[in-house]
Amino acid sequence: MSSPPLFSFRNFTFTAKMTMVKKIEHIGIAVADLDQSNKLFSSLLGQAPYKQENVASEGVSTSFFIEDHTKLELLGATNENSPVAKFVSKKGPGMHHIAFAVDDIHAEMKRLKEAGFELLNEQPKEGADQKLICFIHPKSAGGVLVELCQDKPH
Ligand code: CMX
Repeated sequence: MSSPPLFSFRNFTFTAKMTMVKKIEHIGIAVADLDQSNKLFSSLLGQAPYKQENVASEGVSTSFFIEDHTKLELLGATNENSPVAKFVSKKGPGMHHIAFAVDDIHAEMKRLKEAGFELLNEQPKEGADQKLICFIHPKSAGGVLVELCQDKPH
């Protein structure tokens, strides 16, 4: 038997048993200089990045910290058209996005689109760290750039 509705928002009716987002997968931090920031955050966290990856499609180089829990992803722009270059030039370095882990990114994209959230890509894209990703515009998500990510099927 399905759970009774708790509340509705836009086209979405929420019931008690729903848990679409599993956890915060990572927090993205935009940086002006990735090498310098690697040193800063290594010193802050008491550990070196466990992984560094270039994501050409997003125009970023990334470093990941804290492997087994909610990760921290540093994002350095690799070209001037990168969203991260624009962000840093307008706002300076800082918190850039929150990424939520989901099991089925297609289903979540459909659900969120129907609920009125503005998806920034129509199909999942390949992101860093073996993920399929989709971004949601901060203007439709309370001022926060949200990333959905699902582990890429092997
Ligand atoms: N968090 C919160 N608000 C943000 C934001 C962010 N990261 N980036 C932009 N905004 C806000 C701006 O402040 C601006 O608000 P105002 O109109 O009130 O000034 C508004 O969104 C529009 O911003 P903009 O500077 O004009 O930027 P664009 O519209 O050109 O792009 C966005 C914004 C979110 C659509 C673009 O950055 C984007 O497509 N992001 C998704 C892809 C991405 O960020 N890739 C890099 C990370 C990749 C990775 O993690 O691997």
